[in-house]
Amino acid sequence: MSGSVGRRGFLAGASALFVGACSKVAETDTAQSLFSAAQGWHRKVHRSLAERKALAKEYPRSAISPSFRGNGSRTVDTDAYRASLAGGFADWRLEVTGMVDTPLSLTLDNIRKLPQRTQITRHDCVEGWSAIGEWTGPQLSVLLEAAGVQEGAKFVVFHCADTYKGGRYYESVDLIDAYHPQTIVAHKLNGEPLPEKNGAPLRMRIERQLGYKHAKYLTAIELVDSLEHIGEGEGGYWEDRAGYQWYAGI
Ligand SMILES: Nc1nc2c(c(=O)[nH]1)N[C@H]1C(S)=C(S)[C@@H](COP(=O)(O)O)O[C@H]1N2
Ligand SMILES: [Mo]
Repeated sequence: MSGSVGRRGFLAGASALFVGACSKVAETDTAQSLFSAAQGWHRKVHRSLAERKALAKEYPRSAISPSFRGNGSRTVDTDAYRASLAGGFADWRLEVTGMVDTPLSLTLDNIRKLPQRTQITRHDCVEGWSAIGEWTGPQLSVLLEAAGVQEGAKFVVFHCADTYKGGRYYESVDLIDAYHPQTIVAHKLNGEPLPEKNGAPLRMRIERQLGYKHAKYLTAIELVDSLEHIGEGEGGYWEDRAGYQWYAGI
């Protein structure tokens, strides 16, 4: 498969950590036993803070996949998005809202002028494919510090512009992943503005978590103390619909 590092590598690397339920993967026997074993493992082991803070592996430029697949939504099917895309996303805003001292409304220019981080990492999707890409953007922590996270905030919710199969996509993480140094708001892939299929103009990279956590077409970052009133209350699109694990750490 071009643009992929292969399913076997992903499963070997992620075997004990394969905590995301996925109907497609779960259909095969091997995947089913792997999944059940991982569920048990997940219940028994409590990850230490040090483990949660560890960095995901970064790769050399030579490892970058020739093409980075677009998965799930590959565009936002609205006139507003088409117009925004045609205008180079000059009107796009990223809101930082909820439990913050100073709500922010950032343009892409604002985001490009913040200190940037570039990292070459491997994306692992529960559907059984992986790809390596180079991502650039400010660390989420920089935005959170600028907005001032209020006492009592526990989760960061990522709101997206797209609807997938009739539902608005969203995701969320706790503050450990939010402040992780490799958690960035990416506006570039492999040195170029983010392609439409990969979430233009902005998407999350949350390198210690599986692919479905990496919200594309990002419009707002909301600080909350509970996920109960967001979506169906499970913390994300696939968590609500298919029982995927909310904590998808790898
Ligand atoms: N807004 C939005 N974000 C999303 C999705 C989506 O459908 N909509 N799909 C998720 C899944 S399952 C994966 S594997 C990755 C795919 O990212 P890619 O299109 O850059 O490969 O995006 C994630 N983020
Ligand atoms: Mo995925």
